[in-house]
Amino acid sequence: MRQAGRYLPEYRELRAQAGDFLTLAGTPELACRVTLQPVERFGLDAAIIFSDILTIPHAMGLGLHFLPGEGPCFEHPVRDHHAIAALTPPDPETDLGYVMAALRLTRQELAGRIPLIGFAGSPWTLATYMVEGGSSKDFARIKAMVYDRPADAHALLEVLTRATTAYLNAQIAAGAQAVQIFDTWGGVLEPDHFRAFSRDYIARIIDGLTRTVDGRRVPVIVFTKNGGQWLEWLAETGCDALGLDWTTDPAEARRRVGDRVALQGNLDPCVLYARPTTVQSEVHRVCDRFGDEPGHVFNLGHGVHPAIDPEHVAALVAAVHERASGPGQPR
Ligand code: 1CP
Repeated sequence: MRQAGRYLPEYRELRAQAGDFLTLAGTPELACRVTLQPVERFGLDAAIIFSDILTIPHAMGLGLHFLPGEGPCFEHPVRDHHAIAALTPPDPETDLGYVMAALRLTRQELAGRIPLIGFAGSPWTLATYMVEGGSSKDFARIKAMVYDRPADAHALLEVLTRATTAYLNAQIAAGAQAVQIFDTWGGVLEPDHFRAFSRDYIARIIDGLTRTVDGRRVPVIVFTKNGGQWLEWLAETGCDALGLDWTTDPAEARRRVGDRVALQGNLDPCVLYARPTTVQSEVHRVCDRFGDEPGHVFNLGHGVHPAIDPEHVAALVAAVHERASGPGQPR
């Protein structure tokens, strides 16, 4: 999940120096420094590269802006089959070379201390932003396209699948030791559509990924927000791990997927608004729900909110580490 960001004063300082988010994420030295900020402050067990899922549509020429307080906004949204037919997958090494440079630099800085995670959005999640022109509450345009013009939606998802496969493979070549696919908006689809318009494209990406580098597995993590009802379908994508949001019961998730995949999650990020002692007891409650079987990666069920006090995140990390180093729990 997102671990860098506006809740950290050191992030706000670098972002102010850079001027805006896209410059910060687009400058490898700065992206590397932001990636390391939460790692250094909290002693985390993995780093996620500081970037964004919208780098792909940005590189496809949609004209990305971040309006203060309003989130992402595209100057040229993709609304019809002409616009879709004009899209071509970006070349990851040239058009998205700044992401690869940030990964290489960060691997070098981490010097093997902890693994580095790369990521991309799912084709469906990217398509929602590209068709809506930004964030959305009702997904009116993309859903109208799915129902009225499914061939257009499939053509868009097709080009995004090719782009994302190449992008993640380039990230792996540049040093990402695991990759996560964020299907943030998969959970807004009805079940048949979830399989046809999101799950199947995720499975195709995974099928095309480099899975071992120098004899080591490169795990693929899939996170569908609000996807708890579809865990079996998600486990069939060929991923190594599933991210769970906080609405899914971990014990039930484990029963349903067996030992086919590892599970990552799933503390409600709003727990971080509560007192540090509460944060710590909630960490233990989540770990209890996952049980003592191997294959649990502790994480939040979604990213850290901007108003969170970093001291509360520190309390969370301390509780996880205390738990992980307890009897019979080698770290
Ligand atoms: O400084 C700022 O104001 C920008 C806020 C911000 C940040 C910190 C954006 C804009 N992106 C990011 C970084 C980011 N985005 C990371 C970094 C990881 C890290 O270094 O810890 C990651 C993993 C993302 C991924 C991302 N971007 C997702 C998928 C994950 C999720 O949260 O579900 C999505 C949906 C986006 C789109 C996006 N980019 C930025 C914002 C504010 C948004 C969300 C807009 C919305 O809610 O629709």
